[in-house]
Order: sequence, then C-alpha cells, then structure tokens
Amino acid sequence: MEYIEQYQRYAALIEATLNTILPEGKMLCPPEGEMPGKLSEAMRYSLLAGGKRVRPVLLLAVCDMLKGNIEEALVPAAALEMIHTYSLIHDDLPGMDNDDYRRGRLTNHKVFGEGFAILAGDGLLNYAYECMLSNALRFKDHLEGHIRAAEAVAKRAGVSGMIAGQCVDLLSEHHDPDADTLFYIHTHKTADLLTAPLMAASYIAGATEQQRTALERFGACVGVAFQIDDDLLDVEGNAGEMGKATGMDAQHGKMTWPALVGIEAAKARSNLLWQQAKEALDCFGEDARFLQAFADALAKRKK
Ligand code: GRG
Repeated sequence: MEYIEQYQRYAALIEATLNTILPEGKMLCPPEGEMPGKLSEAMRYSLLAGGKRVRPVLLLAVCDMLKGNIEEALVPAAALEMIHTYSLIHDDLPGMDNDDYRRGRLTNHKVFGEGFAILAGDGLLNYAYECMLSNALRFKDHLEGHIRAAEAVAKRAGVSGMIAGQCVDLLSEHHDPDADTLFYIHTHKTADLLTAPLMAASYIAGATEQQRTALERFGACVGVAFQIDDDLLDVEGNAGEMGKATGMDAQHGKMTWPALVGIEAAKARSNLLWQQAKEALDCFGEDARFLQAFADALAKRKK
C-alpha cells in the first residue's frame, strides 16, 4: 500500500476510535459513569479539530510493523492523541503561551473560557489513562504488555518527561539560549511524547530489546528534529496554512534552535537528525518502509 493511503487508513481508524470512546454528552448531571455534556463538548472541540495525528499513527504503524494485533492498539493510540491534545489546550492558556488559534480554530479557552479549558485538558489526560487501563483489562492475554505500555506513556508524558520539558521551557524564557538547555527542552517537551507511542507499541506487540532500542533512538531523533522544524515554522511558516499564529517564540522570548545558531544552521541540524532517525531503523529492513516514508514526509511538513 502507498504511504499516503496507509497514513489515511491509520488516521481513519484513530478518528473512529476517538469518536467511539468520547461520545457527545448532553446532560448537565449525567448518569453514573458518564461525563457532563459541557465537558465532553469542550474535550471534543479540541480533540476532533483535525491535527496531523502523528503520535497515534506512529503507535499503529509500529504495532503493524511488529506484526502485533492492531485491535489492541486502537485505544492506546487514541489515548496518546488525548494526552497530546490536553498539552496543546494547556499550552495555549493565558498562563502559558496565551494563544488565540490552534488547529485552524479559536483555542479552547477562547471558546469555553479558562476554567473549562483547564477542565477539558484535565479531562483528556485522566480519561486517556482510564481508557488505556480498561483496554489492558480487555486484552488480558497481553496484560503485562499493556501495563508496560501505559507506564511508558505515563513516564514520557509526566514529571520527568513532557511536563519537565515544558517546565524548563518556561524557566528559560528571556534567557540567552544555550545548547544543553535547548537539548533538554526539546528532548522532553517534544521528543518524549513522540517516543511514547513507539515504546507503547513495542510492549503491546512484543518487540525484542534490540528493536525497542532502535525505536527509542528513532523517536529521540524525530522528536528533536520535529521541534527544530516547529521553531523554524514559527519564523518562516505561513500562519494560514498552519492554523495558528507565527512569530510567537520571539514575542515570548523563547529559547529556540534558530535563536541559538541562526536559520540555516538550524535547518542543517534538523536535516542531519532526520537522516539519523532513518538510519536508526536499519535493523527492521524493508519492514520499516512506512516509518522511513513517515520521516521523509514529516521532514517536509509545512504545518
Ligand atoms: C500541566 C498546566 C500544564 C500544562 C502542560 C506539557 C504542556 C503543558 C505542553 C506541552 C508542550 C508542547 C505544546 C510542546 C510542543 C510540541 C509540539 C511541536 C506540538 C505540536 O504538535 P503537532 O504539530 O500538532 O503534532 P497537531 O495539531 O498536528 O496535532
């Protein structure tokens, strides 16, 4: 199957799973075990607003590559997108980046107010783990793999992962950029949540240690390259195409790779990392065709 066709197949599976596990709620005080209508509306507003679905696609693609059962991976993939969306909603809040547009529409707090945007983010984060644990109990034959997958996601999304990266990012605003701090921010703020689906899939599908190490290296390179490109797009990208404002990093005094080394050197660094990401897949041979094409496509992204 062609790369684009395959990507669309994964994205359609993710869209369907998200719609099933997070249905529209209508009631102010719902029956036991359901969520209030307004909360599901705010969660669905950002979750179903498009987005490239990079993280869940990675999870399904690696599960397929390792000949795992994709049925078992659908909910963990959707959970990764919920965690990612929570991080975007909170990142856009006035207390963080204070952005008005995301995924081509007004940010969550602009539509629902700050209180609901915080709750929508909290809701997506908690519901992601609730869904992953229920899924683990559903596929009892692979219970340990599912628990290890949930742990891998929690570690990379949590206080020594994405939140740690965001924390150092905030603390570094208006400071002179330095390479070590930038590497820490990029590795944790961005790369950890791109490595999380790779690790989760490796546990669900039963990868060997050698395969897991290769995937971790792939994720680390993809993640840092992805963030450097994000910083470059903030300088050179088209706001309309990206569905969010550009020039925000300079406005917030953010520490970025272009600010440290300049545009051309940042591009060279990103190209090298994309190359290294692809080399990390050598041990999978032809089976890594989709991941190789995925790296090529992401390296050229305009949004
Ligand atoms: C805990 C209060 C609180 C806030 C958490 C952790 C956090 C805030 C934010 C995460 C930091 C963040 C947004 C990192 C940027 C990563 C990044 C490049 C996101 C954009 O991802 P894409 O391009 O977006 O995949 P789409 O919209 O396509 O899904």
